Amino acid sequence: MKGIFTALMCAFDEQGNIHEKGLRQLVRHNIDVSKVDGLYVNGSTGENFLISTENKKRIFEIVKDEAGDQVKLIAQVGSLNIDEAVELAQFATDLGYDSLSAVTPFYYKFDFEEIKDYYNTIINSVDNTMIIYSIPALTGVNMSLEQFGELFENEKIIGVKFTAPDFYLLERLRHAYPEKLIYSGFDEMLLSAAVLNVDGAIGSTFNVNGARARSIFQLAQEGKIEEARELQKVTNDLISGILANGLYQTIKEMLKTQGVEAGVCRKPMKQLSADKVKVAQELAAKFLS
Ligand code: HMN
Repeated sequence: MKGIFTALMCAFDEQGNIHEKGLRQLVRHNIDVSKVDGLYVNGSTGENFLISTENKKRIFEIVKDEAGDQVKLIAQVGSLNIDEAVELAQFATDLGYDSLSAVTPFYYKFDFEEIKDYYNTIINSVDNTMIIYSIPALTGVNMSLEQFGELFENEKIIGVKFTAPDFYLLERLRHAYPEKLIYSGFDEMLLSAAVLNVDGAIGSTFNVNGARARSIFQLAQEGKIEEARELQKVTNDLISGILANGLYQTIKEMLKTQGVEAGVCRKPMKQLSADKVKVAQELAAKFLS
């Protein structure tokens, strides 16, 4: 379960339906071209919070069918509707997903007892493992070292996807829980996290930049920091361009230049203007050769 995991995009058509051929191509591109170690399915990048339960299940099915056992698969099942989260956890487990993940419950200001109950309820309902998805900038949920420790007391909770720029907390977590899996969640900070000895990374930009991310991670593990820094610099030039132009839309346009029918993003995400499509194509020409 270690290494570089792409937070998989999902291809949607203009009506917002799953574009199955495009989704299969996305899976193949990540496995065959970028050669990543695994896929993180139905995360933020998969536009999970914009789609129906039925579509979430269909995406889990298509991805497992296409990927088989070629790479590790993590199913993000987190939902404010805990019944949906449990239903998805059971569904993905039955399909053979290697682990589950769930975003911390957001919007309402849940206290820690409620958050702990949410994770234990989901994971104790299935024969699988859980990776906490912590992304305070989007959820408003900040957990302390001690609170992570309390969640980790459940042996089925095997790790955390740490999407925060708090390297002090990251170092403390690494030190306190050497046996748990820690994944870096911000692609632009991959090297800094790798130096702190995380077990892997999960990211959206790996859909187009997976090979470089693998190299950064490997170089850091070998202690070749200068070379890794060079690659992180190129990576961050690319990420800056993507973020300035529209994150998920730009990645989809870049993928189209690689022959992947990545479709469009679902509303309320807007489509790129013609000018921005051109910027995405220029980024692809510059960074994906
Ligand atoms: C997911 O749930 O899809 C990803 O794991 C999220 C991942 O951490 C990404 N975060 C968001 O998109 C909010 C990052 O890869 C991020 O897109 C990237 O570092 C650019 O900022």
